[in-house]
Amino acid sequence: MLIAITREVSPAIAHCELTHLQRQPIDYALACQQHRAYQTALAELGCEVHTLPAEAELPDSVFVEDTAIVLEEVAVITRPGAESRRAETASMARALQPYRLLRFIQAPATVDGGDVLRVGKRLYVGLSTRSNQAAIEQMQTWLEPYGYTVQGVPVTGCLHLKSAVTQLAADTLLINPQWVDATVFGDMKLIEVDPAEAYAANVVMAGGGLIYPANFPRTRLKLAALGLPLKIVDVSELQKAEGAVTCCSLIFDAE
Ligand code: CIR
Repeated sequence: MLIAITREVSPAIAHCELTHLQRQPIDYALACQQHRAYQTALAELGCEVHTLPAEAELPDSVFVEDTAIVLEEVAVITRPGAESRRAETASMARALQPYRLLRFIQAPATVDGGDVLRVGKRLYVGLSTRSNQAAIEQMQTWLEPYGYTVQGVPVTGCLHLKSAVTQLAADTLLINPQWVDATVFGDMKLIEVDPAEAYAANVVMAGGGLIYPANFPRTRLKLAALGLPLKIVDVSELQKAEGAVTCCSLIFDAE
C-alpha cells in the first residue's frame, strides 16, 4: 500500500517563510482548492491519502515534506532550518510512528526534507540555508548501516536541493543546472528545465505517474515528448509561499 501524508493548508499561510521570493497576497480559499486537487492527483496515482488537520499557528505546515525523510527501514524526523517550522515535526512523528522506527535529528543539526533527494540507496542532501553538515553526519551514522550513502551537495539561488533537481524515472533526473552542479549525479540521465522556467525542476513521482505544475509549459512539453505520464496540477498559491509539488506530501510504502 502506498501512503501519502498531507496536511491541510494553514489559515496563516500568508505569514509563511520566504527566502528567494517577494511576498505576494495568497488567496487562502484558492490555495485550499488547489491543495485538494493535488490530493486527488495523489489518490488517482494509487496513494492512500492521509490528511493531518490544519495548524493555525504554523504558516508553512502544509509543506510536510520538510518534516521527515521516510525510508523503508526508518523515518528521520528533521529539525527544520527555519525556527518557525520546528513545531511542525511533533505531529508528523506521531503520524509516522505506526509505520517506521523513528530517528530524530538533534541540534545543532538542521535539515529540511526538501533538501533530501533520494535516488535508490543514495541520499543527496542540499547544503542550503536550511540544512547543514551536522545533519549529514547524523544521517550517515543512522543510515549507512542500512546501506545508504549520504552526500552533501551545495545549492545556490534556490531554497532547497529539490527546487533544483528531482527524480523523473529510475535512471533520470529533472534539473536546473543553474542552481546545482549537474556533474554530482554521476551516471543518471539528466533532463534540463527550459531556461525560461527556473522553478520547473520539481516533480512528484508516485505509483508510476508524475505530478507536475501547470505553469511550466515549456518544460512540460519536453517531458510529454518523452512519453512521461504527467498529471498536471495548478499550485500557483502554494508557489507564492515558495512551495512546490514534492513539498506537499510524504509518500511511502506500508504493509
Ligand atoms: C519555507 O520557506 O519553508 C516555506 N515557505 C516553503 C517550503 C517549501 N518546501 C519544500 O519545497 N520542500
